[in-house]
Amino acid sequence: MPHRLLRFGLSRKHPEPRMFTRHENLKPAYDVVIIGAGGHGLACAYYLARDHGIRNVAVLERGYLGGGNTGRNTTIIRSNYLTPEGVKFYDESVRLWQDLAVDFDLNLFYSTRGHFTLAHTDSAMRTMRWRAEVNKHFGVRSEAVDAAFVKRAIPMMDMQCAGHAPIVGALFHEPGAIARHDAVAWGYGRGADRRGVEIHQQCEVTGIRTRGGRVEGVDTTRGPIATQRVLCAVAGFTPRLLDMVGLHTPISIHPLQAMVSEPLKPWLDPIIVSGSLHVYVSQTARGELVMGASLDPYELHSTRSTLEFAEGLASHMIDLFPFLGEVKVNRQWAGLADMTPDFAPIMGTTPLEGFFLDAGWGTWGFKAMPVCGKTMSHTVATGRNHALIEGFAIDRFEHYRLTGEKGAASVGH
Ligand code: FAD
Ligand code: PYC
Repeated sequence: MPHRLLRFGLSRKHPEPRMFTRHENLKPAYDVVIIGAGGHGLACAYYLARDHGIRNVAVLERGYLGGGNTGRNTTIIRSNYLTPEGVKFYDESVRLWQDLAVDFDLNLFYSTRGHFTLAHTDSAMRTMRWRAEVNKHFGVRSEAVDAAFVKRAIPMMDMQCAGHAPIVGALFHEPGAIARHDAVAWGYGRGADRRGVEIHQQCEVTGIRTRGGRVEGVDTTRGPIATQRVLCAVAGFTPRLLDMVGLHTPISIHPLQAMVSEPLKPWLDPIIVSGSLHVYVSQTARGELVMGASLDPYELHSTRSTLEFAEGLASHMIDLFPFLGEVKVNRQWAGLADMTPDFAPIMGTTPLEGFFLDAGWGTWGFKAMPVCGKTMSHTVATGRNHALIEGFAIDRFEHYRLTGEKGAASVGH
């Protein structure tokens, strides 16, 4: 190694740059404790500090920053939902995504590609028209398109799907995009850290203290903390945290698997989803195909991946794109999806005073990080649910006022 390079590397004048500060000790008390350093917890911390001036905040993470579903997702961003509550909420998120790279001074590799949800039957086409109409009503750019439009946009696709399920049309959503998931977590983490928020990794919350129906503090593997406000943003761990405070939701945990191919020359610009074939795919800037399918069909708290999943996904990919038969798969993994019965999240205040929930993000929460950060920081700062999250309140199950988003979930479940 050249001497000059070695001297530079070892010089104290050029320490290794860090994304955020490492804090050796917890303070005895914070104004707000956020459990979970995924994109949701970090986004809330960022906007609490930036927009509400609340900086005495600790984000506690049992593993490492972004190591949960945030670093395992397939990064699809879109707002082509089915319910008015959903469309307005995700549309605001897509708007916030546009300024994020500048806010963070960090390249998020945000790339608008257009998003096709394929219809293989006339009844699926009816759902596409329904979604298109709701979307347009709220100013979101979505159109029901015919098979010829799809063929022009994706000439490499076998429109007959090997004869199993010919494509009759699609919902085309022009703003559909992908981004780099790790960078989003780092951007929110660094932005929060620079504003005084403390991020503590390897610090697991083991208990939540309450008295007289309100929060008093949390117990952690590094000692107790006093606080009157706790945000729980732990995705696949939600039922365990809710057990600590005696709250119950209908959330169940299912593995969601995905896989990525070797890098190929760019050939696929849009994002493609087929609910009927249980497959979705996009191509990254590095050329890899990022592919996924439905949830594993049983409750399981494990991030193992299976050969059965890889085989099913590969065979449906080949139905759509037969020329991929020789392409190698580089990696396969899974996350823990916290599923709700109506495929909408659970957000806001809870019957326990000072305890706030941001959960039920199942297979759809990456795109929502900016708007969740904005709305949950408002809710934690004021103690009142933000207007945009009213359709997602925890008591909707009790009153059977569901926000049914199943028809707009990414893949068949
Ligand atoms: P996480 O990122 O899981 O963060 C929660 C954190 O809490 C974890 O880091 C965990 O370690 C920590 N934690 C848990 N318990 C404790 C404790 N006791 N103490 C301290 N810390 C704790 N969404 C989309 O919008 N588009 C997609 O294309 C998409 N694709 C997906 C593909 C896959 C394979 C998966 C698994 C999910 C996908 N999602 C997608 C969903 C999305 O990834 C999640 O909804 C989102 O990442 C949830 O973020 P989060 O911050 O709430 O959770
Ligand atoms: O929400 O668009 C989505 C999605 C795609 C794959 C998993 N979730």
